[in-house]
Order: sequence, then structure tokens, then C-alpha cells
Amino acid sequence: MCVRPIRAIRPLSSAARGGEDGGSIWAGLHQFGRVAVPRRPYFRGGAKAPSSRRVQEVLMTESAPTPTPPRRPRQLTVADYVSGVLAGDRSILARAITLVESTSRLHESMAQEVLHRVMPHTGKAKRVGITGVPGVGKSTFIESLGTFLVERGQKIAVLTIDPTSSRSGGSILGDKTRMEKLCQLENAFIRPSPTGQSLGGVARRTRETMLLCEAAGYGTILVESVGVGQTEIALRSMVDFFLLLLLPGAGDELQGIKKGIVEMADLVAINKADGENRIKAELAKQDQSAALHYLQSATPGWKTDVVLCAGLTGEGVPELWEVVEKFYSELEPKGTVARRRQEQNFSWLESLIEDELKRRFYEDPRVNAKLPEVRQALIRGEMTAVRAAAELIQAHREGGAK
Ligand SMILES: Nc1nc2c(ncn2[C@@H]2O[C@H](COP(=O)(O)OP(=O)(O)O)[C@@H](O)[C@H]2O)c(=O)[nH]1
Ligand SMILES: [Mg+2]
Repeated sequence: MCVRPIRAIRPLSSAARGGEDGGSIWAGLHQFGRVAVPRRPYFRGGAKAPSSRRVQEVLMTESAPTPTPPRRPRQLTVADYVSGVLAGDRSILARAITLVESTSRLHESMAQEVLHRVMPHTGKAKRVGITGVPGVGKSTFIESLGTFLVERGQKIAVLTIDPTSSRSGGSILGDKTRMEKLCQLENAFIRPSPTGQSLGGVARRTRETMLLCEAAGYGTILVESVGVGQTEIALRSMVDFFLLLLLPGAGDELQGIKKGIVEMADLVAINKADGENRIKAELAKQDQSAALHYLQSATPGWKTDVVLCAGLTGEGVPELWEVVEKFYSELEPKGTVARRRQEQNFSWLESLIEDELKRRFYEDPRVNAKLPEVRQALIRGEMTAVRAAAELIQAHREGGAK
């Protein structure tokens, strides 16, 4: 070799490069001017001289430690998943969630079996949904509340319902950094939304993940949603208590909050009520309290209140949690929470049936064969939509569907 071992070539420190930023190894290599080409057999014999980029790639490859092949985890059986989850084994819980998130038919039936078997051990947790526009401070608040609850001896799980996370990719990283402290706690389990799924898919997986976490002994499930219309409705349909975070001093339009969402809340918290924001937050509290006065309450027998808090400093967080505990202590004995869960289960059942029937319909080859001609007939005005639907459904029934 006519070059020094690559290990000797290190990116220079920022100071040595005149204080410039971006300590990539490329910046370091450039300091060496020309990079010598290692004499290797495939560069000889009249072969085309490699580009300097290729040379750099070779050098980088040589410098990289030999990767150890990833160890394939042992395949788990349904019984392994069930006993692991029930024993509160975090790594098996994580794998059970991955199973639930899978869209493969085989995994799906296995996941359903696991869920079925853990079902008797679910339902004991407090299910709390947290919503508000991006930037209102949901993740910071959850870090604060989660840490507070873990310090009080509770086991908490944090889930997110965010169908956009697959596209933006940023929210998970952002949340991870916002929940740095919580991430490290043994009794906190954080799981972002499954990626690459529709809202319906995310909602279903989040709901099933929630059941797994309950079976694993997590007594509080906090579900964070991004603040866009349909996501909140999906979230409301899976939690007992719905907390809306608002910014101090910003009008409803500014906050992107629709009246319908305020109507769904069991508690409104004006967040970031710290420092100079305090006065603005007090005013926002008065406004919101007045507005809520005219709205029907989200939960029968419960009055939606407005409180102040600051996730960043933790101010108002214990007091806010007292409201959640009051909700359970007052409404659980009356059966309100159980009734809500029953209603949620019925509407979940309905939506699962709808999804499955729709899927079967559109996957039916007879429907697919007929669909283009029916569409054309609709476009040309030769057929009404009602007739078109009837013909397609008839085709589906001829295919064996009852
Ligand atoms: N002053 C203040 N800033 C906060 C508070 N909570 C969050 N922030 C800041 O607001 C920004 C958005 O917070 P984040 O938790 O990511 O909001 P999310 O998008 O609703 O999850 C971050 O820069 C936080 O540091 C708070 O209580 N007070
Ligand atoms: Mg967030």
C-alpha cells in the first residue's frame, strides 16, 4: 500500500479547520489535498482510473470496522408473546407491538390470538388522550407528567397517534429528544405511531398497542395526537379522558382549533403559562372558561374545567393530574367510564366490519373486472350512481359473497 492506513486520516477538529462547522470526514480528507490511490489488483491492468469519489468510497470502506451480522431474534410463539407481555417483559412487549403493527396476514392472525389471550388482563389502566396543535408543547408536557407519575411509583406508557409521522419522519425524533428523561426510566414505555399506515390503520394499531401495554401492567396510558381534525376524533374514540392543550394568548383560529374539538375535551389546559406568558395565560383561561360555559360537556356528569400549566417547568402538572384522578374517582363508581368504553368497543366493532367488508369488496376480481366499464358509464351519464353501485354489489355477490 502506498497510503498510510486510513485510521491516520481523521477529520480535523473544528478549530484546526478555522472554526468552520460540519465535522464530516470528507472535510477532514479535503485537508489532505490529493488522496493517494491504494495499489489494489483491480486498479491495475489498464482498468479505468477510479474517480476520486470512488477512491474516497474505498478508503471509507477500508476504515469501517467489519460489521457484525445482526443476530436474528428467536421466533416467538403465541404462548411466548403472551407470557412475556403478562410478565411485563419490555422487549417482548415491543416485539408484540411490532407483530400487531404488521400488515402481513400471518402476523395479523397471530397478533389477534395474542390479543385475545391477554384480553382478560386489560382495561385496568387510565387511558388519557392529549391533543393540541403542533408546538403547543404536548411532548414536553408528557415528559413532565410522565416523569412525575413514574416518580410516584406508577408505570406509564406513552403512545402517539400520528398518521403523518411516516411522511415527515421528524416527529419521532423530535419526540424522542423532548422525552429524553422519560425514555431512560424503567417504568416508562414510549412507542411512536406505526409508520406507513392510514389514519384508520394507525388508530387500530394504537388501540391494540394500548391493550398490550395494559396487559403488561402499565397503569396509565398517555396517547399524544397531532392536532389535525380526524386524528383527534380517532383519539377521542379510544381514551377515557381527553385533555386539550392550548397556547396562551392565541385566538381559536390562530390555534387551528375547531370548536368541535373543545367540545370533546374533559379538561382544557393553557400550556406554557410560565414567565411572561402567565398574564396572557390567565386571560386565555377566562376566555376559555366563558366559552365552555355554553358548550355541552364531553362526558355526562363531568364539568370541563380550564387550568394553567407549563410542561417545561412542571408548574401546574401535579394539579392537572389531580383533575384526572378526580374524574376517575367520581365517574368510575357511576359506571360512566365503563359505559364509554363499551360504546367505544361497539363503534370499533362497526368500523372493523366496515373496513373488512370494504377490503373484500375492492379485492374481489369480479368487482375489479366490472369497475372500469361502470365508471365509464357513469362518466358518460348512461348510468346513475345508485345503479352502478347495485351492479357492482351484485357482481360481488355472484363471486360468493352473501
Ligand atoms: N416557555 C415554554 N415553552 C415550552 C413549554 N412546553 C414546550 N415548550 C417549547 O415549545 C416547543 C414545542 O414543544 P413540543 O413539546 O415539541 O410540542 P408538540 O409539538 O405539541 O409536541 C419546544 O421548543 C418546547 O421547548 C412550556 O411549558 N413553556
Ligand atoms: Mg410532539
